[in-house]
Amino acid sequence: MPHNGPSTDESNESGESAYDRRRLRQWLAGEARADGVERRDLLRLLAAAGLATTATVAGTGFAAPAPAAPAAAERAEDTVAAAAAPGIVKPLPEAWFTTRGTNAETRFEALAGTGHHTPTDRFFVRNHTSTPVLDASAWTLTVWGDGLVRGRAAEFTLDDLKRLPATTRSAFVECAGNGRSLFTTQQGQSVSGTAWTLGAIGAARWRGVRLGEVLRRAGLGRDAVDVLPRGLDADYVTADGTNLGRVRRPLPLAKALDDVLLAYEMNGEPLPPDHGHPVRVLVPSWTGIASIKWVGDIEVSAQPLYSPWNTDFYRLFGAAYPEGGSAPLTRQTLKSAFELPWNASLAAAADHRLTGRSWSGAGRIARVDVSTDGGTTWRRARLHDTPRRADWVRWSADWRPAAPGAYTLLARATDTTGRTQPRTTVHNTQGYLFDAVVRHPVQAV
Ligand SMILES: Nc1nc2c(c(=O)[nH]1)N[C@H]1C(S)=C(S)[C@@H](COP(=O)(O)O)O[C@H]1N2
Ligand SMILES: [Mo]
Repeated sequence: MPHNGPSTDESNESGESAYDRRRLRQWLAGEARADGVERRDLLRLLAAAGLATTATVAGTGFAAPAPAAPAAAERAEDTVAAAAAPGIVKPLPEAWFTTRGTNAETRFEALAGTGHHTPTDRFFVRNHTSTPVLDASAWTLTVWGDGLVRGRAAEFTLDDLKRLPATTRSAFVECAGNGRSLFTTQQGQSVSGTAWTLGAIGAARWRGVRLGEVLRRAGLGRDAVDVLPRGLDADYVTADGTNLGRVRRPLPLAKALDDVLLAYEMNGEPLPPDHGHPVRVLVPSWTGIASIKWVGDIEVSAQPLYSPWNTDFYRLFGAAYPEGGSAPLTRQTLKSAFELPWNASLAAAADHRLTGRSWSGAGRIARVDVSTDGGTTWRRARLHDTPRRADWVRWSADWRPAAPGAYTLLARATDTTGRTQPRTTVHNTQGYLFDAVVRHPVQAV
């Protein structure tokens, strides 16, 4: 039996909310930094966490401002303007992509027959601004901050990183807002953000060095708590004109030391410009925003850090959540997609092999069930990959539509934590982590 649990993994969330409360308490005591975050946003989070009244907080200032950023800004001068109008460098053929503002969504039908990994030229692109074209030979990574031994910064060239032990692994990168438009089309709810269908995900083989290895070489201090990678792309300015600075989101040290990579290869080739050339962070299983592209510097901090990407964005807000939102999002949720266009036409009274993919940020995929009659009857799909953490599985199910007409296809995955995709996802205003079973219309003709 599927169960309709909350859309985030509970054990994970309780760990993260405890961490978040501790961080907020430290901010209250002047021991955490929140550069570029509005004071009222932190106050709202404190209130939601039950940590403070307005009176208690009055007079509490932000801690001392951050030391000036290291040479990353000068290095960004090597940037050449991207050629493509929406700021994406690679070609975006209509057969493979739907463009949405500065972003390009992969069409699932373009993955049929392509193999386990998303071919790099079909991999979705999510850019807050536009792709910078960086010169790998001039690029350096600066690791700095008071969480390093004696606060001494360290610099690495690409060759330095390549001389360190390399790790290769398969993992998906998925936007937290993937599936967002289904809150509206399937549940009749309004949400803000890019109206993705299901194609804001791709899986690739990544090669790079463990972030933990680099942090240790830089001299990780015993007080370090948060790690803040920052991109070399332009400052992100919101629609209402607020400059939020460069794209950055703190990672707790425990995750940074666990399975995070500084990746310089994707599917056996150097990272292409749109996916972070020359080096991106890869945070397996977590929301795509954690995997900072074009990383130029990483602050290692002895104080908890905030950025707009873990205060205003990438928390769940809405009627089902505390007023200041949930804890910051960490792992992705459970989803499935058919490799078919919306309203695909299939010959009636003929045999078809339906194919698709399922994935989960919480565990491995345990099983996938498919329905071709709108959810009345279900049968088990055949899996074509060995399920692995932070990766997707391909599956198939055979189907012969008896007569011409409209049909609704459904695919429902269950992961090794025991969660099954629910019938509906609890609403959140920014439309993150949609995990409900998607009703995919097709026509037999
Ligand atoms: N520097 C930087 N890193 C970034 C972003 C960005 O705009 N700038 N977008 C993030 C988001 S929201 C997602 S979902 C992933 C998308 O990775 P991709 O474009 O390689 O598919 O990159 C993340 N890393
Ligand atoms: Mo994203």
